[in-house]
Amino acid sequence: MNSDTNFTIDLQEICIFIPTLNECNTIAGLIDDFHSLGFSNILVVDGHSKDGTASIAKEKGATVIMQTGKGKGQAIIQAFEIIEQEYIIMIDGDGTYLANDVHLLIEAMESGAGHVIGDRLANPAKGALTPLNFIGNKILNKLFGFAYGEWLTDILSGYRGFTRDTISQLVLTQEGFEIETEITAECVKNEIDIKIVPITYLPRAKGAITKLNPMADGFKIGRIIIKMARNNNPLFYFSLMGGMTVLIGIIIGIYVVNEWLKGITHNLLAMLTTLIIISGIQMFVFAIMGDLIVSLHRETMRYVKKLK
Ligand SMILES: Nc1nc2c(ncn2[C@@H]2O[C@H](COP(=O)(O)OP(=O)(O)OP(=O)(O)O)[C@@H](O)[C@H]2O)c(=O)[nH]1
Ligand SMILES: [Mg+2]
Repeated sequence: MNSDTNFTIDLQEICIFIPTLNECNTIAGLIDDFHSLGFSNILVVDGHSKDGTASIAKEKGATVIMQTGKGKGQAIIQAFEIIEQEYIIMIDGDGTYLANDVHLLIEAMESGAGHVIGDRLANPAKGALTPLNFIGNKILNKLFGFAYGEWLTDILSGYRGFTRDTISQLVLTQEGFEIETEITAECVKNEIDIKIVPITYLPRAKGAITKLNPMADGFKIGRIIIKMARNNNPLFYFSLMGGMTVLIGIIIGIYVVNEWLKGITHNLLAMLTTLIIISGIQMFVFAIMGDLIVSLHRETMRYVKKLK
């Protein structure tokens, strides 16, 4: 792809946004690649890198700003507040994504997508994902599917496209690696047209250190999927909570009955079991009522959007 590619979108209307933290090995090459494809609006939001990433990016002609807080999420929130172009391509600066794949994202936006996700899991190069990362990603994608009813194949991708209109609808608060989950959940909530395009995913350059802690960040991401589902899909959230509560009640109940069969009666524990099971069943009622409220709210919002 090059500058004379037949896009209907003017390249001047596109901002290439790269969040970076200590990516001195790869940032120069990435900026060069985008320049050679005809992109001139390149924004790097740097997390006070200690390895000279910011000055390398400046030398290469990118606009560089320092993030005011901490975490990839905070850098993204800050960038979304200042980007003026109509289209935003977000790409990690660690050299695991190819600038050359950008046309796939732009074409999807040209055909009407409000948000495009580059699917890493469709075509990962050998060694790009550790077995733990691959399985973790698969599990989190499935959990997201259960929670939101949208079976997306790569909710955690770092190569994405947005329109300005989409960004204006997202309420983002997560400062760390939970941000991609929040972006995806907000897009689903706002019924934004999400398109998935398969992209190439490469291993990190040798010596470049990941900032992601697969276990700790994986659990944080799982927690945020469930937490955000409370407002977006109460049927899932309260059914899950209700199911777990009833299960605890049943386990204690089995113990109580077992003891009773041996001639030992636990009156208090039996009462507690009943209470726990009844609370669990009440949560299922909550789930149905919450689902009704959310459905009504969605319908109202659709109507308000139409009026707008
Ligand atoms: N501005 C900023 N960028 C960050 C921060 N943490 C990570 N990044 C950048 O966000 C992008 C993704 O970070 P990675 O460490 O590659 O995380 P990942 O891609 O989820 O994990 P890997 O699969 O191990 O590469 C990279 O370009 C990082 O430099 C941060 O605190 N601030
Ligand atoms: Mg990475």
